[in-house]
Amino acid sequence: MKKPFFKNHLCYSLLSSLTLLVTLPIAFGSQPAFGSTLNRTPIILDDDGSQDGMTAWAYILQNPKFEVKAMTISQGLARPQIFGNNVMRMLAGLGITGIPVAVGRETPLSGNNAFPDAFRADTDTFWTPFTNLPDKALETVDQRSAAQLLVDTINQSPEPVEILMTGSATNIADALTIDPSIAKKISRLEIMGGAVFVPGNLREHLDPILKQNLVSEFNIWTDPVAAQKVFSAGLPISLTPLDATNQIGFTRADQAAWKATGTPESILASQLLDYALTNISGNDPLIPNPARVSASQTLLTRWFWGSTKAQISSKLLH
Ligand SMILES: [Ca+2]
Repeated sequence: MKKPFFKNHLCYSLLSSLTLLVTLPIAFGSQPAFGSTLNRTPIILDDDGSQDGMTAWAYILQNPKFEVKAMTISQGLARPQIFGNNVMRMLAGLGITGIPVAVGRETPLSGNNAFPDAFRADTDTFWTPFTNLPDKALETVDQRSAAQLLVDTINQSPEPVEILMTGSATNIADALTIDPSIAKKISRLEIMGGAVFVPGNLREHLDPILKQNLVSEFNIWTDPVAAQKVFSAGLPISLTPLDATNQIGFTRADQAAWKATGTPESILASQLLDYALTNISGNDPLIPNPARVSASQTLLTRWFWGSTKAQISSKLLH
């Protein structure tokens, strides 16, 4: 039996107005293998090119519960045009072909909220040197826009499609503008975003302007008009906000376990977690200020929301 990719966690997720206390057992050996009679859930992955979002993608891509129909990149942490090529090289490293990938617009529907360039620079390089992608991709980025790929994939699917959104709402909003009827064919929109009863995460940033914002969460803040459009579209939404993801911390032990699992997906996840633990966990809000240590010695990161969401989506809802 393989070692678990993600460790067991006790966490809670806000679903509608209910708080559910659940465990997230991970047991690869107990899951049916690919090609079995398992009814796989068709899903589209939409992320803004984040290290935690790519870990979520790696987790879903290797999970036999899901059939990934398409992947779309939204503006946010990434600059989509640049990051599209990174994703194609990532897929080459994972040995995955045949899943269309498209990029969305470079700016939000309205306003000019944007991640500082310094943070986008690491994403542009796919967090090199923590990761080492192959130089060449096996396939190229789909020429359709992310929104058009969403519309086409949903309309062409014989059964309703789930969407995992772990970045801004920009692409989903654009897709709803192109074809509002897709709302009826989305079985569930799973969102990692927002801060409902807890403070936001911009305030945790070191950027002097961003940290003055005490309430906003990055995914919603990056394109609030798009978020409003998506939240008001009548979709069946499963929201996992900071309220839930704040409960989950990832550590060097997780990184070591994922590396030891030894699959291409788990090794990639370990590399991305290494980046987060080294570079961002020093800001972890749940570590009291006086106890914060230098970045190389930090103990855990909760800035890994997307992967938490992927696990919740997989274990709680399927
Ligand atoms: Ca993300």
